[in-house]
Amino acid sequence: MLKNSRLLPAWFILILSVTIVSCSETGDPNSNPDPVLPETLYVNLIGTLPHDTSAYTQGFEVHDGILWESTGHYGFSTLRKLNLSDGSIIQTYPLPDTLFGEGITILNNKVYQLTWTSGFVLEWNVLNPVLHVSDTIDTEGWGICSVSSSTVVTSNGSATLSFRDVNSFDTLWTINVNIDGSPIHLLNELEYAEGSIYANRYYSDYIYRIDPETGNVTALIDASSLLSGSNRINAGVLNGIAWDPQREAFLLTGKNWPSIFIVTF
Ligand SMILES: [Ca+2]
Repeated sequence: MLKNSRLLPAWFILILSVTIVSCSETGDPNSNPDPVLPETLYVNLIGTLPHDTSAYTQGFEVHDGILWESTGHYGFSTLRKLNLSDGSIIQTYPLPDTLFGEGITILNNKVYQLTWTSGFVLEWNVLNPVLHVSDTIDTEGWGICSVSSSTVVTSNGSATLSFRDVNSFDTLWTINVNIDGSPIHLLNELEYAEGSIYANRYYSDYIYRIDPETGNVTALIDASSLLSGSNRINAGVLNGIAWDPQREAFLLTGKNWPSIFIVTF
């Protein structure tokens, strides 16, 4: 039939050509010959610090030798300063009963603390922490980290991370976190270290290492070995990641966990 293609109407040949080109460009997703799959890493335990089991951990970050923690639940939400050497609580700053504390990050000597459904972004000066509302966001606040002196990244329980101007909290751009194109939902507490974003995923013992340019997951970190069976009984999910530049290690904890684990991957 194609031998006689000069006899076919021009519109038919055009449609046939477009169909062949679009099929070859799209391909069959199930036969992707070169899937981009992340490597699996495991935690290497260096040490442990005690952790307050009443702390429903929502955010964790090291700044200038202090470990900062945010805790959640209405009526129990706090911002805390912890001693980086021994894990002891230096100071606790309670939130109003109407706010549910979420992720924190520290930028330009200010702690920015998200709240779950209120939309309020709280701001505390690190030298004299007094609560005031800095901005609002138009989505749920879950995790937050800083990727530059002017840009923070927030999660809201979906697979999308929002890059925001720290002065307005307006969204500059977003990335969709994925493994070989499949979205990774329920992203929660965040940390930025060594050029990558690290994320807890709600209900998971894995930490996801994410390329901030593409959203591709570049490594799965299996942290399931951290809590022994007896320690798991009253403990919630993994939800604290803080990079400690002095130790060159991560501090990991979770909601109501009895310990903070000092680890490398
Ligand atoms: Ca963090």
